[in-house]
Amino acid sequence: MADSTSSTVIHRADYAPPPFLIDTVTLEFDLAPACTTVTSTLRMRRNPDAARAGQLELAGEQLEFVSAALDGAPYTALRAHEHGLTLEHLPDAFELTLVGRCNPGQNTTLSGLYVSGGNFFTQCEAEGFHRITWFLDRPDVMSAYHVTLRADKAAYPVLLSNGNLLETGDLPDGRHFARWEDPFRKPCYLFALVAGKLVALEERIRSRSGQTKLLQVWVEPQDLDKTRHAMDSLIHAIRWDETRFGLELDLERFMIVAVSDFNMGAMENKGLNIFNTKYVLANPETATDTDFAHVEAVVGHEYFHNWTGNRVTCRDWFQLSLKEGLTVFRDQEFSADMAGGEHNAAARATKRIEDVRVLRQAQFAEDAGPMAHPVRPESYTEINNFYTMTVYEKGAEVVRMYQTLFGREGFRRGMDLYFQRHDGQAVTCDDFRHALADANQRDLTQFERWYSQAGTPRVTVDTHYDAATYRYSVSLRQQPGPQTPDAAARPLEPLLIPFALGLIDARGADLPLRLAGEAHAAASTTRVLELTEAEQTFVFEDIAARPLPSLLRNFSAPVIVAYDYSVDELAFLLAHDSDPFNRWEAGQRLATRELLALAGQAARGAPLQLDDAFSAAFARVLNDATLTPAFRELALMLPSEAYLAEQMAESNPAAVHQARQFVRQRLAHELRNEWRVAYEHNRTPGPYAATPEAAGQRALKHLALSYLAELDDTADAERLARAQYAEANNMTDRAAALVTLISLAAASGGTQAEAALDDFYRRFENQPLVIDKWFAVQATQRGSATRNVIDVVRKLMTHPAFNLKNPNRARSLIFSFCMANPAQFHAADGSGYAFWAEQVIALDALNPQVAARLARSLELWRRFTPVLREGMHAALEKVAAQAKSRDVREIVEKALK
Ligand code: B3K
Ligand code: ZN
Repeated sequence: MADSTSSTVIHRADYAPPPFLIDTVTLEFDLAPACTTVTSTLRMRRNPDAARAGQLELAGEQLEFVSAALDGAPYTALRAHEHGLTLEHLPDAFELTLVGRCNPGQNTTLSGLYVSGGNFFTQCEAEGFHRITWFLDRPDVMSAYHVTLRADKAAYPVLLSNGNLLETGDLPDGRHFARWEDPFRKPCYLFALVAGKLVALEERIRSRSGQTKLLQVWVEPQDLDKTRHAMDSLIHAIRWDETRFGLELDLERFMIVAVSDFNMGAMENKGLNIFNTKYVLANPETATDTDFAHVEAVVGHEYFHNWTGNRVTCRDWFQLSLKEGLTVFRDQEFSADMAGGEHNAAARATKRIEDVRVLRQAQFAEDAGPMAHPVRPESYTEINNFYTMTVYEKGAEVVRMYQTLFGREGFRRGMDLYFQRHDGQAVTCDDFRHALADANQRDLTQFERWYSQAGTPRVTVDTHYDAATYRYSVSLRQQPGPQTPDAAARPLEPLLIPFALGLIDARGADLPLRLAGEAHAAASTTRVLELTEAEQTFVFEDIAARPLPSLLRNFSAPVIVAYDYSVDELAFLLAHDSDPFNRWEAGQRLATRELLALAGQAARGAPLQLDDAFSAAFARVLNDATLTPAFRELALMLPSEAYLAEQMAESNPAAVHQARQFVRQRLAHELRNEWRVAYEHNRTPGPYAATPEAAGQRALKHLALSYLAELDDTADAERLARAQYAEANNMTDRAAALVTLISLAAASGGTQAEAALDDFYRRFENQPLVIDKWFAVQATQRGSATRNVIDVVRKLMTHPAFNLKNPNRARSLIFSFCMANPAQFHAADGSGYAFWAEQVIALDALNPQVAARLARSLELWRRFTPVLREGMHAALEKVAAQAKSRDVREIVEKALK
């Protein structure tokens, strides 16, 4: 049960160093599900850099106090209470031994020590360690750890913790032990242990400096056949960090462990990364191309934390983006390099497009709602609520801007200086910025505002061509913000915005760029302008005719660009821009404009009609064989319903759905033959390969199939989907075929999907991650006059395979419906909202972190149409009245404020 109900607001400005330091931590665990005994011996001393404290408060939660000793003698000047221990009369340096008990078998929060599938796991970030033993649970207390695990040998043959294995041995009564030592000082949030029946795929490699390293991927025995890709990804990540950043693996062994009950994706515990099975297990039969890519990205992400997060950690949780923004940036670059290397612009662009799409859809929305906060927040009630899109994804954009400003080499110099200065320390975002500034001899004072100002800045562009002087001027006007309740109450100020731009002539070629005052045109035809003022004009010389501007190439800053392109100009950019990101962007602008106009008409009940220029532009992309299938698929994918709804003055998911469906049907009809050809040309016969090329082909093939399923005559699509389902040798093909059959059934009110759904369930009954997909494809299906998806979802809630306690399963059904099926979730009768309230309350009693994530799906309620707004408000009030946890309370109270 969550007893963390106190809602004290923590402010960044109140940071004070810890009163005591903990040099060494010796932990002994006697593991048993119902009662685990933890003996913790702490070598402590007063912190010379802190004010002298009379008492010491050690945090502790859900712990039963057994005994305490100070320097070996019984110690009684302490008080145990529900938030921990208060200790008095402490000398300046001492050894404190605390014995306590916890109940991992009953721990449904999945924070601290818990049991999953009969095995023990821990999750300590952000503040889970004090659910294991009493401690100064804050990242600036760094200690050397020595850990002994004892458990029944038959039930828990494998005993793992951080660092290097010192010793194992047998004990009386069928028990055994293992002793581990982590040679690197670390904050307690990086502590981990695992105990249970697990097996490992092992590999030995030589690191760059010639040392042998043992790599292990630990899983339950039935999953050993799904570990190869994670191991390969880990090896690639190790090599990449050596080459790109000169960073080597610092331990003798590096372990990844998969667990099926996990609150998020994975956790970077030192030398013992613990992963949600979803981001480890993959083989062609059970995992899609997207799953393969996610495994590679998350394995990379957690491995990269070993330096950015673990060797150099955060001083306090307000600095979270110091490690998360930087590590997301690193994993994005890793995936881009893996897909295409440094010079394959098209392959890199597909990764960039995917990342920007996520940023704009989720982070821009977050920045426009009640949870808006700067990359470095000013305050929080529950830190777990601040593992956000802003801290992660916008944080990564902020890091990327350093690289855009200084180039790869300049960025590397900054990273080198950062490690040289701060290895082994707990530091701040300012320390990182200073390292980048000093290594590149730049004053980055203004750049600090990216960390302190929330909201998505808008850059409005005006252009002017003077035919008499051959001058083209580009005026950029920035509006930071909007201001948010979280930010310090100072006025928002102009940011340093790296604004990459190119100019295109009438044939579609890039023009050489010479700014007024420069002697020669720059070598590159993309120029990174530095916008530092509220408004600035850049004048380009020798421009023979009015060019077309290609703005914010490669999305060089996380801003909204406002510029009045005509439909023809967008179509031209979509066909010709040398910057692949901006080609995609032109298509998205075109589609967004068209779809929003249609959604407006749908909302008024007006008849819908599609602009011919729009389908012509799309046809050109589909037929352009010079473009990779992966790129074509991205360019042809219409903006999501959620994104479109957010762009409306009043969000109207039903109107958006109607408009988007209308466009899909028109495009299906008008490009019918092209879709058919695309389907045939992008088959990938032979054994499955998870390469970006093959994955891109499958993606385009499945987009084509989904369009063919929109035709009035669905016989062809149905035949293709059935054959594809039956013949599939991989999950990407099989799942896409199943989705198509479900959408055919939804459109016709028929039963096309039933046999396939049954077959899919039976085939994969023993593969939980695949059964998650089975729930998700049903929760995200389109509704029809005869089928409300909420009825399907409620029925699935009673399916024997549904389990609210397993976060992956809860996400596959409940979150999929509430977050990825907007037209059905926002049903006018409020049925979706009532369901949401029930589920948030039910989850709150089990797992506050997961409940709080779900709670966020109504936070933009004020922006919806009046009827929906009222329904959402009522549901929020209901949750506010019943939720107990600090996690959920913070979300709903901010939403209602
Ligand atoms: N650092 C963890 C996230 C911990 C979340 C705690 N609520 C995973 C990651 O970002 O790599
Ligand atoms: Zn991370």
